[in-house]
Amino acid sequence: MLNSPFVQGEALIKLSGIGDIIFLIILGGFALLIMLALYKKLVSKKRSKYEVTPSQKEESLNEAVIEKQEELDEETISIEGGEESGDKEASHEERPEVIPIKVEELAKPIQPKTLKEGLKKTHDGFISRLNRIFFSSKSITKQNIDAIEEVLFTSDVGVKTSQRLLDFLSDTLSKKELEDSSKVREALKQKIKEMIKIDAPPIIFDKKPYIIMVVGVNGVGKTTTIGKLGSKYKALGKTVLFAAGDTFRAAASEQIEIWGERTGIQVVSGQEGGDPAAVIYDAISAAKAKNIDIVIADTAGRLHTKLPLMEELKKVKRVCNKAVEGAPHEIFLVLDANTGQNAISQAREFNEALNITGIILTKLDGTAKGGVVIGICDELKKPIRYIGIGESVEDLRDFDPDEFVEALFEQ
Ligand SMILES: Nc1nc2c(ncn2[C@@H]2O[C@H](COP(=O)(O)OP(=O)(O)O)[C@@H](O)[C@H]2O)c(=O)[nH]1
Ligand SMILES: [Mg+2]
Repeated sequence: MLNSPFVQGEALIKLSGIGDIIFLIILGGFALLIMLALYKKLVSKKRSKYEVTPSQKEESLNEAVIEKQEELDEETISIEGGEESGDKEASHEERPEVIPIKVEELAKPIQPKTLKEGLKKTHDGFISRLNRIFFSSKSITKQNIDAIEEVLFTSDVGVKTSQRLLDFLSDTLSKKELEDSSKVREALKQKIKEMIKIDAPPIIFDKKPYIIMVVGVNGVGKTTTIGKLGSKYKALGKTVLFAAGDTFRAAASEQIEIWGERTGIQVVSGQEGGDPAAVIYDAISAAKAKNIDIVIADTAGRLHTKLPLMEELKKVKRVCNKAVEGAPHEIFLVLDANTGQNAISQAREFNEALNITGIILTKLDGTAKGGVVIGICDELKKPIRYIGIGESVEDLRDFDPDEFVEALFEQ
């Protein structure tokens, strides 16, 4: 039976059927593998389109730096041509942190404060706590010293400066003196005075026009301070001109123009989004032509951690020097006292980039963090020139270390 052709044929058909199926399975497997390989290749191609390798990253960074350099090299071409350069490509989209300016609030009439009133919060949060320790007993115990340390550490004086103050007390006072609270209080007060007295000549406006550049992050009070400064200098008999160098923020020019109207000071402004260096150059040229004594230049204050702001400010500084050799004669850094220790780190960064000549500490009236004055002077060794203790024009005070410490320690 087995040999019958019919049976053999059936067996052959069976065999070839199994063979076909195995062959088909193997073929299908291969096809699947090939498809998988193709799919992987496609996906990795797509990904690499968006991924940047470290060397690519470096390349594009270098390109950006070269581009920036070229941009900076070209900076004065348009300025020297006398035209306002519309530096629109320093695009607004790249500059996110915009705090709206409330122009309408500028109209409010405000009563000036006394220094003591302006420093009340810091007095209450810092000196009153110290006084409580000093007046709680005639003698100072180890516990009292620990309490003094805690007040200093928590009053935004800064850790390093607080330590320096404590070391001073233990190094200079005898054991007997250290037990006498009035001696410790007096020694601390004198040392604070000494720390905030930075040796710097008074500002005498010995150049004409005297160029003052005002820098600082957004919202610290630059424009408001410029308005107050203009008024102060005018009262000294000087002619003043404002340069609306914050071309970035909407209503920034309007804000300084309102200050111009309020103080009777002329303002030179450019287009929103325009090159601030060009606006300031134009303002200096106008001041020279009109024989004006002082130019105060406002600037934008986007976050200082972004390279472009510092580059922009360095450019403004160079352009000032191009307009008047030796200018800017002052670079005032405006710091908001509310930011406490952050003010010190801002000061360090601005100083590194621009070598600032002085500090203006604003909003001391609204904060208990006034102890930061001591940390700023001690760490930066730059003079605080003015302090802001309120929103009225008179609330911008010349900073006098003796008067400041006396007002702060007053009961
Ligand atoms: N209380 C108080 N407010 C201030 C002082 N200086 C500025 N300001 C306010 O701070 C806000 C921001 O000021 P502005 O000049 O626009 O800051 P800019 O962004 O640095 O130009 C405004 O509402 C000012 O009135 C100050 O010394 N005390
Ligand atoms: Mg401003």
